[in-house]
Amino acid sequence: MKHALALAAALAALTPFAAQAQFAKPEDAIKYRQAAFSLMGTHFGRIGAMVNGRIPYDAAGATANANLVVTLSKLPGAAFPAGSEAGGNTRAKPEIWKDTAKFTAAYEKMVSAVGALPAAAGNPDQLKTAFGAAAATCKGCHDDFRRD
Ligand code: ASC
Repeated sequence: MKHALALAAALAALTPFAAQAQFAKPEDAIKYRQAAFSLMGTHFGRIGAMVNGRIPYDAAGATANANLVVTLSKLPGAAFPAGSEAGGNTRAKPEIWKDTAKFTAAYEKMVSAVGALPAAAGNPDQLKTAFGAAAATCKGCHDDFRRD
């Protein structure tokens, strides 16, 4: 029993899209994904402030923020269940549910680009490159799947 629980926990930790997230109503999913994106933006923005020279670069801070962004990036993907295109205050476009394959590909591109941040965080030039690549995937998804 203990083994089974440990195994289940280990598998859950490896699940890329946080399949454990479940929502009683559309508004709960909307709030969840917005909370995840908001936190991701905060920590990604701290890296952006470093690479753009608004705050001093520091490797430990960059690494901590990069690791948080990696974790957070995996959360919102499970929070676009069918029916959550409405039912709350959302800018998500219906295309997310109409062309799910395209949305999933764009989402996975973001997760992949964000995944390069921790290894780059120890070097300001590499961090700048990885940040730019990740930011482009954020923007790409916003352009196609988020209302202004
Ligand atoms: C950020 C942030 C985003 C992306 C996007 C990149 O810092 O909060 O949503 O970068 O603006 O174009």
